[in-house]
Amino acid sequence: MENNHRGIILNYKKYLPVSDKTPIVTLREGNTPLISAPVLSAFCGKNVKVYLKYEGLNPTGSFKDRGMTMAISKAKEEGAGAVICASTGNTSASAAAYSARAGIKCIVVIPQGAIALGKLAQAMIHGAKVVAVQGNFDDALRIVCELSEKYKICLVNSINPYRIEGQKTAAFEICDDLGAPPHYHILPVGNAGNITAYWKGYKEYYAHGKTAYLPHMFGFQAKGSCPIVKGKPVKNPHTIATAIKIGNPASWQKAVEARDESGGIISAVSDSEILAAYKVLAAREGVFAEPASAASVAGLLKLAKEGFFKTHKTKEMKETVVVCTLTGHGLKDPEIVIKNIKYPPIVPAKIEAVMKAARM
Ligand code: AN7
Repeated sequence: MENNHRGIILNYKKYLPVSDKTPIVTLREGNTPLISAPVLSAFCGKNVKVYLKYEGLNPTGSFKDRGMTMAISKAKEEGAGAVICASTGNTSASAAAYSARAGIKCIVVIPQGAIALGKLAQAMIHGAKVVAVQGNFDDALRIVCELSEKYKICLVNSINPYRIEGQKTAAFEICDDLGAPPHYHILPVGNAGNITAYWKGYKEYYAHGKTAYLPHMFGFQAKGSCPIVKGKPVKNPHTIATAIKIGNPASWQKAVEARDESGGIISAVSDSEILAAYKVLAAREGVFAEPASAASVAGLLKLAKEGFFKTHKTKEMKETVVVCTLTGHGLKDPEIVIKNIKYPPIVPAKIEAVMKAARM
């Protein structure tokens, strides 16, 4: 079979802690498209080029697959009989799929009533033991951390360093695609694993002489759950972007390091800004991403409105290159669309009625 893309482990083996003995559990994740975004670019001003790293096109529909192929391959190598994670949804979907593939038992602990339907469906159909707790994600994470220690079950949340190793490959792909890093990289921040992973990836490529400079890392949390922005944990986080409804991120310190080392920002966007970005992405760029993913674009639009890209012109470059990561697919959370977009009209099955309703 002729196919250059063999999943992120084989693609970037040299940069990953694997050996010839590692049984590679892959669904050919990664190699996601970097899509130019002309409407967003125009909004940011002259000589700004915006790209979308569309991670929703991974096998289970989110960036988590990059980390999960590593975490589950290593769990298998170490002979783990079971893995466990807490999740706002995408981690559980990915853990369930890769565990099924590996023949390893998977337990996922989710906050009751707070994960998108598509993600719950995925965890269930892949055969994970799904347990919903009467609490939030932070409660779930605390519980799985304790359980994994007590019962020696392999934890596959992003505290597991192999997760970060796998996820850093998205930064490699962007540099490979563009031939250089972007000047600004914007992404949503929840448990803060991904911003940590991207920064690690960019730094490693730089250290290997593959790139000549480093991007500024810009993270955006949802206003109702922005502990890093506030500088203290949020007890009862809230946001429509359930994926990033996290009040006490595991990789908090690493995210702060990524921000400070890169000369970046971690800021917050409101739910209405997230929804507006979500709609622009889908209706103007043709890209459907879940609300948490739209937080990156909401951040971009906010910066653009403040004139950020005008005042931060790069002298030596002809244009400013910005990459926004779209972490998960829009189909994960169809309920958000139904709640926020007007339902289609129902008309008699007659040509005239359809034409009238469609205003043709
Ligand atoms: C679509 O699945 O934490 O800052 O348990 O699903 O690395 O946590 C998901 C996080 C952004 C935030 N976008 O990434 C989980 C979980 C989407 C996500 C994030 C998540 P991190």
